Amino acid sequence: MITVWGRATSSNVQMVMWAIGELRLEHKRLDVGGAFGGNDTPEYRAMNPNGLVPVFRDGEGPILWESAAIVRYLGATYGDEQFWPSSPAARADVDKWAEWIKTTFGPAFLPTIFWTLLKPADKRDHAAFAAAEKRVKTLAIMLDARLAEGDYLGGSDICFADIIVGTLLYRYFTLDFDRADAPHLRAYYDRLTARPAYATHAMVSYESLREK
Ligand SMILES: N[C@@H](CCC(=O)N[C@@H](CS)C(=O)NCC(=O)O)C(=O)O
Repeated sequence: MITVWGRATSSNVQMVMWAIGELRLEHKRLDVGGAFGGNDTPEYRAMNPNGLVPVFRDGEGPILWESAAIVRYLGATYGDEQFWPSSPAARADVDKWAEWIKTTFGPAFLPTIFWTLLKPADKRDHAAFAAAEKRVKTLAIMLDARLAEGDYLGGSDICFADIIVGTLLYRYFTLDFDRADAPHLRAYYDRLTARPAYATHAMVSYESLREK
């Protein structure tokens, strides 16, 4: 049995849960982190010294953290050829976008767009927000050009890299800010929203994270 420690409102937990959902794996998820707390105890830090969610364990396997590493573990262990390409070249060709979303798009979008919009207007750094909006537009256009090549990153169906890339798109498309004109990205998001596992695990309200 797979166990996931982490609140459903965390995008990094959502990524892992969406992968579990796509792969139809038996699991249990424990509410930890945020308002639930529980991630700063000695027992929790023994599992993840960062004190962050998610933490993951598959049966008696190693305790894992870092959401993208967990999705790759799930792909390698349970995915078919479409979900986890066996060719290193084919896999790296989609994995580069997974890395990019974690290291480039996410850091541009999450702290300055997502978390700013969850603050009251009088507490926002408007100049930083405007700069981030511009940067995220440029990045969205890059992703749009890649998604013009096919329905999913790996062709006609979903692969592990779509999970790492697609999770944040619920926040990206439901927040009120000036987005790039990116029709392929929009069509990709619409395809994701039609997937039951995405709807269940990634389209999770962030209202409880809003700063009063
Ligand atoms: N790079 C880590 C980041 C993990 C992370 O930042 N988790 C956040 C939630 S998205 C967290 O644990 N925040 C503290 C909390 O929820 O209490 C990953 O991808 O798993």
